[in-house]
Amino acid sequence: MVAGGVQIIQLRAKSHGPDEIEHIAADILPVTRDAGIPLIVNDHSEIVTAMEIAGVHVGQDDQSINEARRSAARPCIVGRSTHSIGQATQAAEEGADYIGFGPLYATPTKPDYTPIGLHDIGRVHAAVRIPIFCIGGINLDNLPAVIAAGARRVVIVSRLLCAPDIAAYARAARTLLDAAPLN
Ligand code: 3NM
Repeated sequence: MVAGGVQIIQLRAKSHGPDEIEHIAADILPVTRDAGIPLIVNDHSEIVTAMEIAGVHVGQDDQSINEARRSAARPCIVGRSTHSIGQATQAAEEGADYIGFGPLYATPTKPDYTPIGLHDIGRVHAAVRIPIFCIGGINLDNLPAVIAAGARRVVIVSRLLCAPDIAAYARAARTLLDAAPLN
């Protein structure tokens, strides 16, 4: 991913316990540190306290942004998943450093969520000034439409991780994003 120009990595391991996640983070950290990109851990703010991780990502049903900051016990990035304009503005008001916005499309990675489509991407960028990462079912085929709808940062999980050449897949996505007009 680093070789392909990914600019931020989140470690999301829903079925793993905190000790296992800490071990995985310890393996990944030298890679992200050498690349100068932030490593964010999903859910486990206590791991931020223990390790040199850049921050924590919390969902709507997880800790509040303040709780995550308190539990990390040191200054760090706190990101929030949001699934509507209302949740996005609320996360920004609560002090999130960035938000995820989706799922744009149906996705096996988060099967229980109803896709929100592309029509709110422009509105969320007008409503919220913090970085917005569009997410959910994004791949190289639909990325041009996602960018045309106003997205400037995206998260790609399954299609990137399952790509035969992860670096090439990431690089192709980067090329499309870099060619997007400035908002
Ligand atoms: N969060 P893929 S969608 C982890 O909308 C996650 O908050 C989402 O994976 C959200 O690229 C999603 O495989 C899954 O669809 C993203």
